Amino acid sequence: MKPISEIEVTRGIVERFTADFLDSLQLDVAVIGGGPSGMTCAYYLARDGLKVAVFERNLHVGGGMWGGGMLFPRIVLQDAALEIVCTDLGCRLEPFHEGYHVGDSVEVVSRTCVAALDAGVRVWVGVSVEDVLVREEDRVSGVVINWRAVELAALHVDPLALEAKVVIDATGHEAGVVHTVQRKIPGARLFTETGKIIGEKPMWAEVAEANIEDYTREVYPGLLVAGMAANAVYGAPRMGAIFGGMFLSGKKAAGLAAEMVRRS
Ligand code: 48F
Repeated sequence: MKPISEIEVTRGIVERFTADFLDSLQLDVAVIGGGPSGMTCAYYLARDGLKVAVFERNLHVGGGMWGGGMLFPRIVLQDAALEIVCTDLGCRLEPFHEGYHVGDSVEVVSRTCVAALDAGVRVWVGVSVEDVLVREEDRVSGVVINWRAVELAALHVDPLALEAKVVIDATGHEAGVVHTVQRKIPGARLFTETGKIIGEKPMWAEVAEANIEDYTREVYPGLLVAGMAANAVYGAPRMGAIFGGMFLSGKKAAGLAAEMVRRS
């Protein structure tokens, strides 16, 4: 092995980062949030041949799935999600209750991440989405990003931006991208009953899981919601440590986004 200098290590990182980052500036789909719904969505989009990147403000993907329920690192999934979680993402689950399986949350996060990367998803960690680009006909057409570290340190540093034909808010309970649209676009009317974010209801797993696929929709031109963000926007309950709906929602969002990209 040839010795390598610190300068060469630095060059390797900066050159590779720059090339990959430049390649993420014009995307078919930008997925905001690397939780189960966002990673699943990105996986199916990449498998479908679309150019997709996930922007995750933490240094890791997996969102709220790592810790299972109350730090017991196991998750429950309904059988309707098995084709996604086991067949496509390669996770191993055990039958547990009629119609339900249980799995190791660390394994499910890890295999989902590997499947997404193998499919061609580019994942940017440590990056917060703080704003959106809105262009013709009030359509969301990209996102504004900054390092999470800059945000946490409250440094006054201007952000950068990238374009995407479709943006997916998979930011979980916060529904942060939809909140930004509501806050920053005067008179913005979301595609909800009230035209506004309705807000998450108290925990009711059965109802929450039953609603989440239906609420996985385009909520503003160019902007889809997936996962818990969908329930938060459309006024459905939270569901706790049952995760099947997150995978089903991610897959549905991928199908809708792919259709929007094809029409664009
Ligand atoms: O919260 P999260 O796991 O969302 P999800 O995919 O799954 C929800 C479940 O984990 C759980 C549940 C299941 O029953 O209710 O809560 O809907 O993942 C959301 C990810 O988005 C990131 C955040 O760090 C997390 O990893 N995120 C949130 N806001 C931003 C963001 C932002 N502005 N920019 C970048 N990443």
